[in-house]
Amino acid sequence: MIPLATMAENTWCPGCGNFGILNAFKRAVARLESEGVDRSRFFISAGIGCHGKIFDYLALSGLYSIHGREIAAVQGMKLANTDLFVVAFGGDGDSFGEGIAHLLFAAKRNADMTMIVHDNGVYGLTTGQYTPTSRRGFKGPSTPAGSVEDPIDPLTLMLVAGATFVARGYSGKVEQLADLMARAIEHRGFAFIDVLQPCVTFNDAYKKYNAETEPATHDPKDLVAAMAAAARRDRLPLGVIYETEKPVFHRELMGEHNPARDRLGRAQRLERIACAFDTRGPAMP
Ligand SMILES: Cc1ncc(C[n+]2csc(CCOP(=O)(O)OP(=O)(O)O)c2C)c(N)n1
Ligand code: SF4
Repeated sequence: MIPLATMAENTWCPGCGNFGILNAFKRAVARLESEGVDRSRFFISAGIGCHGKIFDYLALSGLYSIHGREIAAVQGMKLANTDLFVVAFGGDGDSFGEGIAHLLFAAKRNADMTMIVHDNGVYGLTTGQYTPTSRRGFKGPSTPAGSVEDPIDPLTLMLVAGATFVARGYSGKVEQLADLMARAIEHRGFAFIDVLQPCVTFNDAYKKYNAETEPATHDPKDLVAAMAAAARRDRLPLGVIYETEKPVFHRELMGEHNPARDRLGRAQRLERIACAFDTRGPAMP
């Protein structure tokens, strides 16, 4: 099997939770490949931030996006070639801040994509400002006296928005995370994984997550139970929080049409253009 690693130098801080996410994703891809998925069917995108560097470290096709726009990028890829498995990597700043409208609409329309959020509760690359998931009281360069806002809860947000696969992983539990990623990619519809990712430099949460995470035990088909699991604050359930089926966006829009596969040949395209510009109308008898 061709390695998924690239020649790019890895510049993440030693101990960063992003390493666990990268390793888990490589395992998930390897597992899907061993089940017969061709590597050329994976397409990825990432936002801007420490998380976004994962794009450089994976030998997969895709598009390096801009802050908060990876979700829009992969949706475009999917509509252009519906045979692809498209995966977006986002930071919590980029997904729940600048990119939040894209995230909500992707969930609402059940776009057939996987969204992996590297949720470190901080803007890592820009050196430690608070984000929408930072805890109340979080101190950073933009909140020196402590954040006075309550954090949003990504899982509840996604359940309410209509996501059909909602999960929580932890970068410190690589095997479980790899399993979640493989299941998310196989899921037909909008699959969302919030990955608890300690940022050792600006928000080192290893101790907290090691102590507070536990496997989810509720029935993931039960929305009410999923809501209750998502809302828990005393413990942090890991695993699939909710899973259901709904029609996917590209099928609702285009049926079985695949623009990449069903592309018109050059001669057909020229004929269409000629027709469009032919103002003479039908020939007179
Ligand atoms: C449109 C735009 N807005 C803001 C920035 C500046 N910027 C780059 S990375 C970043 C923070 C990234 O934080 P997050 O998304 O949480 O990812 P992390 O670095 O923590 O992985 C910001 C604000 C940018 N590059 N582009
Ligand atoms: S700043 Fe934080 S998120 Fe960025 S590489 Fe370092 S530890 Fe990881």
